[in-house]
Order: sequence, then C-alpha cells, then structure tokens
Amino acid sequence: MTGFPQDPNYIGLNTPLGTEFDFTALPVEGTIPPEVTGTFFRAVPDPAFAPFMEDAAAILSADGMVSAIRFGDGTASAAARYVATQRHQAEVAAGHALFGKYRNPFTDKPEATGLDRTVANTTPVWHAGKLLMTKEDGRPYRVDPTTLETLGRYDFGGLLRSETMTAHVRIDPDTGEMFVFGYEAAGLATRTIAYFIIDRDGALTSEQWFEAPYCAMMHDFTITQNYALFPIYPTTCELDRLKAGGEHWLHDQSVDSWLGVLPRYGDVSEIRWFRGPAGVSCYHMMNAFEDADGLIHFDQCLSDSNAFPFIRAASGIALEQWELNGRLARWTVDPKGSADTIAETVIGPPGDFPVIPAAVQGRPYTHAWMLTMNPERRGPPVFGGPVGAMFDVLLRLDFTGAQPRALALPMGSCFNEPVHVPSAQSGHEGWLLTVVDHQTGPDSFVHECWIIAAAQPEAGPVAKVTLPHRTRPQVHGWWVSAAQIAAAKAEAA
Ligand code: V55
Ligand code: FE
Repeated sequence: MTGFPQDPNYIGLNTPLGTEFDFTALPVEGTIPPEVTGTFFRAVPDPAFAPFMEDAAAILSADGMVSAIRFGDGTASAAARYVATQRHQAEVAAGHALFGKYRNPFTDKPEATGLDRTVANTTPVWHAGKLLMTKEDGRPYRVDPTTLETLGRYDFGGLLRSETMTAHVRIDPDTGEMFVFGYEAAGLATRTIAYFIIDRDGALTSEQWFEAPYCAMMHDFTITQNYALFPIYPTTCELDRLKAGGEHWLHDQSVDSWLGVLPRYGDVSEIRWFRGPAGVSCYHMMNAFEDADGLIHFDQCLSDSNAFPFIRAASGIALEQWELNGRLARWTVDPKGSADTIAETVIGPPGDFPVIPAAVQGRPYTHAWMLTMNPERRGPPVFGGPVGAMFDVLLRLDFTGAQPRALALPMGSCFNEPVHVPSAQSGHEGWLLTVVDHQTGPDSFVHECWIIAAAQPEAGPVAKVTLPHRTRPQVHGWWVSAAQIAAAKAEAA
C-alpha cells in the first residue's frame, strides 16, 4: 500500500493493509468452549486508495471490509473481503480514489457523480437471516455470511424511503423486531430522521419521518419496552459549508443536547424532547430501560465534547482527550411528567464500546462490559483508531452493587470491541470474544482473538487464537451462531 500521507489516519495500527485473505486451522492456545461455535463478524475499515486531498476525518471513509473469525469443533479460521460498494468498485475500475472528503460530495472527482458514496464500514448487522454491512451515511450492503461476497445494496425489498440507515440498530429480545433510524434521511444536511421497524421475519412494517431540533451526528440510539429514544448532541452540519468544500461535522459547545422520547409503536407527532446539557457528546449508548415508576433511564458513554480529536480541532475546541470528562452517564426522564428536564447520574468510568447481553436489550439489567484505559499505565496508549488512542482495559460493570472486574493489558497491547456469546446454561454469563493487538515494534503488530469468560474477565482468556495476518482497528462486531447461519441457509434453499 503506497502513496498514503504520514498522518494519523494512516500510521501505526491505522496503516492501510489492503489485503483480502482466507486462513484455516489457526493456532489455538487453550480450549475453545464448545458453545463458541459460529462466526465473529467484524467491520475492519481499510482504505484501498490514497486520498487525493487532505481530510482530517479520512479515517471515517476507509473502505468497508468484512472480517469473519469462525469457530467450530475446537478450531478457528479467518477471512476478510472488501465490501463491493459502488464506491469501491468505481475506484478499483479507475485505479485511484474518486471520492473526496468525508461525507462531502462537493469534493469528489466528476467521475464519482451520482454514485453511492457510502463505504459500509461500521457494523455487520445480523437480523432475520441476513448479514448487512452498515454505515450511518447511506443504506446498507448485504453480504453472504459464508463467502463474504457482496450481494448488493439493501433497501428491504424496495420499501425503505430513507437515504440512510444507522450502524446501531436495536433488536427487541422478545419480539425479534429490529428498531432502526436514519438521519439526514431526506438528503445531505437535512434535519430529517427516519424511524423504521423491521419485523422478526425481515419485513419493513413501518417508516415514519420527523424533524430533529437541528442536523446532528446521530451515531446510536436506544429502545426500551415502550419507547424509542433519539439523542441529539451538538455536532452539526450545514449545507453551505459542504458546498464550500468544508467539514461535514463541527462541534458547538454552546448548543444544547436533546433526548427525543417516542412511544415505540406511536406516531412521530407524539415525540417529546427533553433538554440536556450544552456541548456534550456521545457515540455509544449502553442500554436504556423503564423502571417500576415509569421513569426512563438512558445509559451512555458521554463526554463534555466530541471524542474525535479531528472534529474538536476543526471546531476550534482546545480540549485534550484527558480533559473530556468522560463518564458512563445515566440520563433519567419522566415521559409522563410535565417537565422537559434530564437528571444525570454518573454510573461508570470513562470509556467506550459498551456491550450488553442481547437478552436485556431495552430492559433493566444487572451487568455490562465496556473498554476503558488503565489510569496506572506508565506510558502512552497504543496509537490507533479515530481517537488515536486504543483502550487497554476490559471491564465488567455490576449495577447490583458489586465491584467492577477488570482485565488490564500490559503496555503496548490493546483491545478492540468485544462481542458477547450467550451461554445456554442458566446462570452462566457466556463469553466475550475480542481481538487483542500487541505492538511488537515501531510499525509491527501481532493480533490474537481472545475468548474470555464474561463473568470473570480478570481471569484472562480461556483460549487465544493467533491471527496470522495484520489487521487494522475494528469498528464494531457481531456474533452469529453456526445454528443461526444454518437456519438462514435452510430457509433460503
Ligand atoms: C463513527 C465511526 C464511523 C462513522 C461515524 O465510531 C462515527 C464512530 C467508522 O465510521 O462514519
Ligand atoms: Fe459505533
């Protein structure tokens, strides 16, 4: 991979690799639990072509790659493929980049006009027997879970009107419905949010549009048993700025945040907006739920400004990463009361990549996992990802009063987001799978997939699988059991 500038988007762990691969019979240390039979799908963005213009946000535009780490019969294999987006295919045909800055089509080469700009690089979503590679700036692409071949753009059988779909869907554990939204749904820089529901068989059963208080980066949302919750933080977009070749996102510390509360099956005219603090920002929510008094609790990895340093820099915000006051924050609102206020409680440390058991989605919950940084680390974190710093501690948080449990990595090693594999044994918390990167030199890394007992991360991995290839930082992952893949195949046959 040549021609890439030596800037934070392309150095260290972020160095472009550009290789599709298949490896079988990976080296295994320890014993893979029999319940870990299936595929750990990972979104691992990797730019295929050097950019033709400067873009501090370029890490968000790296071409989607889907990686699969498969487990069965005590063995493991790994494969990766580019998602064959319109954008990737057009650039491969041209032999060079055609698309300019992150989410700004006014910076593209003329040959890119009219082509789908998304890179489908954020989350592999599995629902109703289909695997979708998603990114919030466009519609998803469907991928074959076995061959990783791209099957094309996916619009729910032509029914979806929204131009965009989030990479953070929420699946109700009881109904099997997938709750989804898209923002900038009516086009670039619009305030339009699409809210849609996909039933357990994959059919789009409703899509409604409403207007946000302002056009904001909406990376994630949550559900409870009765509500859909839409957070708005003041990272904003303006069409005129895009037309002038500027940044898609700037953050405004002086603008209020909002939480939109909509009855899950209601009409969008019923949405209520609760006013949050000015200037705050969050990428990922852990969960949300209603308590016995009908209050809604909304748990999120919040900070006092946008966590991406290139967004703060472009916005003239002189806050360093350690000055962001990161915290796991619970926002509580009363959907039946008359006040539009939000009460905040800090329930956990700074960090990101929250993980919950799928069975407690939108429900009261007792424990969860997330990544954080070791406050006692005596050197810099591993450089990588959009923030430029990787996490080195895996935490199990307990909301029933027990102490957190932590697995801290030695200097020079870091975690990517884990996925949770549930156990069929009652009382067993299941397993976490996570790719661990070890820096072995200024520009060299080795990678392993660790399997960890979710109840006791501090005990360390029960199995380690060596990946015989370099990998860039993962964004999000999804666990799909072998039984789920087999059932989808049987259904399609
Ligand atoms: C994020 C990642 C994205 C993106 C917007 O992690 C936000 C946050 C990998 O792409 O486009
Ligand atoms: Fe995300």
